[in-house]
Amino acid sequence: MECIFNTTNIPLIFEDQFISFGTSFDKTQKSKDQGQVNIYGFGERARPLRYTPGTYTMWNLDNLNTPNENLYGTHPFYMQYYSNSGRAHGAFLFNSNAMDVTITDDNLIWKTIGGVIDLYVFTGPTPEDVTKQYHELIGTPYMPPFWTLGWHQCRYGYKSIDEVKTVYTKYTQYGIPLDTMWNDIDYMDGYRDFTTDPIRYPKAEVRQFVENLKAKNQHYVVIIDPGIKFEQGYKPYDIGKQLNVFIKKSDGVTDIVNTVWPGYCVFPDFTNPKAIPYWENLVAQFYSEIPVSGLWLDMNEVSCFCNGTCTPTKKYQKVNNKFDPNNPPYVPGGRQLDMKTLSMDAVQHISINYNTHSLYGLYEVNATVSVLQKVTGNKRPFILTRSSYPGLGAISAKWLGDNEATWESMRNSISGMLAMQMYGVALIGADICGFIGNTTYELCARWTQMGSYYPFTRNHNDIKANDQEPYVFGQEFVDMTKRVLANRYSLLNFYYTQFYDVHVNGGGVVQPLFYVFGHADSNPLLATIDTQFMVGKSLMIIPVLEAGVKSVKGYIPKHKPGWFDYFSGELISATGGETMEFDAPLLGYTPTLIAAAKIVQKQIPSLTTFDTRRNPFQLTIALCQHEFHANGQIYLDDGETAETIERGVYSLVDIQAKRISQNVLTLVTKVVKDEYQTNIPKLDQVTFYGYPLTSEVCTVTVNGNAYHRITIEAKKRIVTMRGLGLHLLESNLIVITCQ
Ligand code: NBV
Repeated sequence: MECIFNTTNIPLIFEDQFISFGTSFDKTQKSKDQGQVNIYGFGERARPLRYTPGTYTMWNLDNLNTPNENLYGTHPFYMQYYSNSGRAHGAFLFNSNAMDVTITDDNLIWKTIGGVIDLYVFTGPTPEDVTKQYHELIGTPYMPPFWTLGWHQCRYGYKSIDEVKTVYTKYTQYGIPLDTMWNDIDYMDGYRDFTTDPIRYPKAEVRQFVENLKAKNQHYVVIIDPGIKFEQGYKPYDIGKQLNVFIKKSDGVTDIVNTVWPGYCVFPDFTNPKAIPYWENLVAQFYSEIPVSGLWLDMNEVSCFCNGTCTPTKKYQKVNNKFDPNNPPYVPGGRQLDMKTLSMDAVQHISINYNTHSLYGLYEVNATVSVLQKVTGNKRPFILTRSSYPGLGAISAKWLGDNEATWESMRNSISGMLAMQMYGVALIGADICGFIGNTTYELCARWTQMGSYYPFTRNHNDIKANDQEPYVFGQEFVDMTKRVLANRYSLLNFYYTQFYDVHVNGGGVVQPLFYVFGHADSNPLLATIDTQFMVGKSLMIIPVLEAGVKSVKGYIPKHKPGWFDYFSGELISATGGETMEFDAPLLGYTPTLIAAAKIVQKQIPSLTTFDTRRNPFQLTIALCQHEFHANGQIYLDDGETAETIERGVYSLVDIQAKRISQNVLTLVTKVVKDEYQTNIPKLDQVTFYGYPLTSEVCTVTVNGNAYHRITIEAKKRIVTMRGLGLHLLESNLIVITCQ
């Protein structure tokens, strides 16, 4: 028994602009856990996954990737984990005001400067349970369009559509997989939303480019910032002004003005119901001209160049200790709350900015989701946002903002991505090769290798930095990129099936090791590992995170069924619980293990997700080294229509391998659901790792018919069956009998 939230010894303060309460850690548990407290959460932050004592602020801020400070999103959720028992619990404070959390060795204290105490406690008992319980409350991760799991190429600084076309052509010439080309603010006319530069990005040419991409089943996404240029004659301004949908100054009447890229701007108040049709019309009109596949919503913290406003007004003065948004008695983070954003007394429809600030991005995304779904004819909307708040992941993807081309940023992207899974934002990634600063050949190589395992995989770069598209580094780099992206594309359905699972049940597409193995491994080390991660429960990724090395050390959690090298099928560890060193040549793959007892599906990779989806399936079956079983699952739908899961228009296949007697092994595929039947690829090949060979003389039947194309590599204990041509939406039975 453990006490999971204990307010006894911590004062409760509840005032108009200051609320404080907290919990003392259960000492009995702490001592069992070698005195450590394992706390995770409290995003968004660039830092190791596990917290150390200190004070941490939550308040959306365009703050680059400054370590430990509050960044673009606010996620007032934490999880506590005990390594000795593998148990966990969590809590979520549903509050949007600026807040601090102080963690000491003994307790955790929350200080928020508004709202109420709307506290949810999640009892677990496993880390995965806690995550699922939290997601049940805030909304499980959304089911992304299939194509968004492919490779994305972006940069700030593509000066013209010709330059974008050149990049695209190079990708084609080199045969590098590519699903989506992106444009940053460069495409706009004077950085005005919903326009294109008439000289550098003539609308007709952009449209033609998009049509060409579409014809090849590729995609185009552009950026939109929330700031609308304050300029009469510019339609988005004129219409918004007329409809009165912009955020107001403290007088509640005058539009608040701040500077962003276009110069003076006003800001749609997405909490105002009148702003929804306003925004929808703008997006719909733009879409009718340039049929983008999705939108990238940047700067939505809201991020501005002046603190508060650029046209200063007399601020409220504090009178008789009355509520004053500009002078709270306590300032979380210790610096002015309107830094790089709108004044705290700015007025939105539902409340003042003091209360709504960290919700801005979520409301903007919400308004954009609905219109994208409409204009695309009920396709699943794709939005990539920078700002976030609980619930965001149920409707959108996110990236981790402005990182740097450094090893530290690359490393922090892992904890950033894992933390976001905890917050229900599953489609997440960081700018691969690094945003700010010049990347290097080596860093970009390692980052491409690791980034190919992010749920969202995009190479993105700052305007001031040197080019970093894969082909700028020469042919060997290109070949490496093609190899690792071929691996990524081969795993698309595996990722997609993880998304299906977390959409239905909650949880993470990628996860920390302690989520999956905490129950089996009480090594306290597990609680600290954020340099390795799991994809689902099956693949463990051990990336290289430093320069000048050719190998990498990784901890292999205790897992009785064993561990195999995913690529070679070699048994790496019989039961785990050890640290090992893996070869990691500079132009190779990121070391990847498959947990035994798991089946991972692959498809033969093509250069787009569209083509790959149609290619035959292959299974990698890592047999449990005790009982020789394994299982997996394949989820199939049309990859793009909204609510396929909710409407039940999908298919689901369970796969199970099992030794049924000393020398007989079976593989069964079972159709759980078959409501999606279009273009279902055949299951063509299966490969068993750790096959319990009793002899090399085996007979095989496939659905009762004799089958002979079996390859047995006795020494390696690998058995492969090719050319199976099995229908996945029919049940199949393979029986292998060895004498
Ligand atoms: O729009 C330009 C950039 C964008 O490339 C980046 O990804 C965003 O995080 N944007 C920030 C504006 C500020 C760049 C310094």
